[in-house]
Amino acid sequence: MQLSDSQVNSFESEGYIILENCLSETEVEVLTKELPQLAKKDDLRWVEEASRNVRTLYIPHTKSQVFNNLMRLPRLLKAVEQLLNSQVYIHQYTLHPKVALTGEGFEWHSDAWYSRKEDNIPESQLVVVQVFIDDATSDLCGPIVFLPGSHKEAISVDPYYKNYQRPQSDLVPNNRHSSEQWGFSMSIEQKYRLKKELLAEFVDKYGIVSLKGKAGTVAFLHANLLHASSNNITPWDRKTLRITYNSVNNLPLHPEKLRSEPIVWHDFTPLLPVADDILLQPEHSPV
Ligand SMILES: O=C(O)CCC(=O)C(=O)O
Repeated sequence: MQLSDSQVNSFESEGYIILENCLSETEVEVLTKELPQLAKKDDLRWVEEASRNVRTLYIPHTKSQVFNNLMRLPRLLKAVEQLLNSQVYIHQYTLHPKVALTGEGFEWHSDAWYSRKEDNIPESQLVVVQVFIDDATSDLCGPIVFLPGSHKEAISVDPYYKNYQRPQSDLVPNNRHSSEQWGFSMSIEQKYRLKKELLAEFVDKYGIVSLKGKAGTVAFLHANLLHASSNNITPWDRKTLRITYNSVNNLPLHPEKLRSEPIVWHDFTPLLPVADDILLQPEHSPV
C-alpha cells in the first residue's frame, strides 16, 4: 500500500497515522481464530501479578504462520518501508490482550528509550504498527494515549543519539529492576521514567490523543512518541498487536548486547512481502 504525501507528512510532523478498516472483518476473524495457537506456549508470555492474566505474548510470528504473514502484509510492510525509506526487519512483535476488567496499564514512555539505551540502536526512527484485534472505542478500555509531535523531543541520554540535548535526569532509572530480570522493560513499572514536571510541560505543549478505533484499525506510530495506557475497566478485552519494524540501515551497534529474545528479535533479515490477501487464503503452512 502506498501512503499519500499528506499521510507521510503527517507521520513526520505528528508521529502517527491511523488507518480505519485497514484489515477487513474476515481478516480480523482469521487473526482471532489463530490466538489459541499462541496461548499454548508458556515461555513467551508476561503475566500480570494480580490477575495472573497474560499481559504480553511475545514473538507470535514464530508460533503461527498467520501472524508471520501479517507482519509481511504489503498494507503494513510497504507502508513502513515507505516511512523509513528502506527495507526493514522485525525488532519486536507482541500481543497485548489487556483482558476485560483486569488488564493493567503502561506508564508513560517512548519505545525508542529502550531501543537506544538497551539495544544500542542508533536512531529512533523505528515504526510501531499497532493492529486492533478488538474494538477499542471506549476511553475506559485502556487505549494507548500519546502526545502527538512528542517524537521530536530529544529526551534520550544515549550517547549515540545525535540530537541529544537534555540532561540525564530527564529519565529516572527504576532501580527495582535489574537489567538481567526477564521482561523488565515490559513490566508495569517502566525502567525509565519521565519526571512529572517534564510530562506536564509536554502535555501542555502537545495535548493528548487517545488511540481508539474498531477492530481492523491499524496505526503507525513513531517509536519516539511518548505514550501510556491505563487499566481496562470495561467488560471487553482490548487485544492489540504491536509490530515494531526497524530499518536495515539502523542496525544495533552491538548485536551481542541486545535485550534477549523474545523481548526483542535478533534476526535482521529484511522482510519480504506476501500476497496482500494471504490471510484470506485457506491454508497457512506452519512456521
Ligand atoms: O498496550 C498498551 O496498552 C500499551 C503498550 C505499550 O505502551 C508498549 O508496548 O510500549
